[in-house]
Amino acid sequence: MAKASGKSRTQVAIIGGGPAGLLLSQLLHLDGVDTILLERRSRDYVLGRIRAGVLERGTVELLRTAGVGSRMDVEGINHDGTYLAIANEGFRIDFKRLAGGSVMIYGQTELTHDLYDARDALEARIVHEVDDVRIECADSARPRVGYRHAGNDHVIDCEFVAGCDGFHGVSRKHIPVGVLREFERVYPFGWLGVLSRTPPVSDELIYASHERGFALCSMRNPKLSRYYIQVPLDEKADDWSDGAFWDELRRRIPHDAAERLVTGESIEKSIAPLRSHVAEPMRHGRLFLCGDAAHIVPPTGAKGLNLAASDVYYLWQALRRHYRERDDHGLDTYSETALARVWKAERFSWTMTKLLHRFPDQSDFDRRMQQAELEYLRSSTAAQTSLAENYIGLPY
Ligand code: RFL
Ligand code: PHB
Repeated sequence: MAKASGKSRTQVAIIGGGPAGLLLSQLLHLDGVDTILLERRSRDYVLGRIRAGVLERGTVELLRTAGVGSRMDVEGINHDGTYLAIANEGFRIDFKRLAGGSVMIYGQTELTHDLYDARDALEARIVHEVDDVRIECADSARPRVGYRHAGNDHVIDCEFVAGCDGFHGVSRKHIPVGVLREFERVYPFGWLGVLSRTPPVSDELIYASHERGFALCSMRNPKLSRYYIQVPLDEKADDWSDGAFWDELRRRIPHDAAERLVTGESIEKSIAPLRSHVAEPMRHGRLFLCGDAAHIVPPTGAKGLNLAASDVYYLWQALRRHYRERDDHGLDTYSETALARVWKAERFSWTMTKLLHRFPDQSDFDRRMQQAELEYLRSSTAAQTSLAENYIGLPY
């Protein structure tokens, strides 16, 4: 039974304590805007999730602006290019030469740690393990967020609500049917990922297209590797022994890399399904969606976390104009501004996914088209420049 209810007040109520929610609360706090952040899971659970590894330069800059860049700047690794491999043949795409930029390798887990540390240092109000979060009167001047915590009902009176609660969150569902449009593609395969305390097989990432399916060699630091292989959707991570995983990875990457590969015990092994999804609009009244709550990309382009960062940037700038100048133009155009960048990243992630994976229903013609596309990419500076420009991140 519900115990006594608690009432609190803030300027921006943030739902979700992933990178989007934490970064937004940090940036707003530095501007003197008060926030309360509600997170469904425990802090340990959030910090235990293994996810993204590649930061665009725009994300890196935004993290520095938020005052959370110091460890990243020491431990992050700059990558000026990446390898693509077709069967046994690899070639390099030089981001720096072709597009004048690079990306940074720094795990989302580390980034989330840094954000929590920064929020602790500023004594941020973060409530973990909340339940039954609901947004009321989102289209009025005084929205409210209700939730349950430790058996008690609570209500937050606020001025804005930021829905940063990921794909399975509740925020998006508060945009009325008839207003919300959702666009989706579900791919007929997943990625089996393994984290291992072994030195990475390559100095830069290897994206490999192979008859047996896609494979990716990534890393977190010089002693920690992250590898993925494409698997059918009905496979279970537990069905894959470490030995079977390493054998399959070796078959799909170029021979020289396979020979160099150092294997070891997996410290994390999981399967992620691949999906493209966009919700429009990203705003309803005073509710604003950010990050995975509004869009999902397949991980092939390394864009998910980076899109969450660009949404946060646009919303932070819009709220700053609202509070400093009483100018709501940024808030009024938030959805279209964010969506313009989202759709370009969706296009890139979908293109990379189509290019590099084996599809179960692929005809011989489709396969030849894919091979021709890869050959074109290998031989054309124009095609490589386009990939490089998108991979390092479009400007915002
Ligand atoms: P998150 O990280 O999902 O955080 C949402 C938070 O909201 C909480 N939540 C709720 N809280 C309160 N009330 C509710 N009702 C709630 N419902 C949910 C959740 O517990 C969670 O803590 O979303 P956010 O902040 O938008 O961040 C998005 C990124 O996490 C995501 O896009 C990336 O991880 C995607 N991604 C990658 N992105 C990149 O930019 N580069 C990469 O290299 C990259 N690699 C990846 C990836 C995602 C992967 N998986 C697991 C899908 C690799 C993989 C394998
Ligand atoms: C990762 O290191 O987890 C990673 C890197 C690049 C991707 C996806 C995931 O495209």
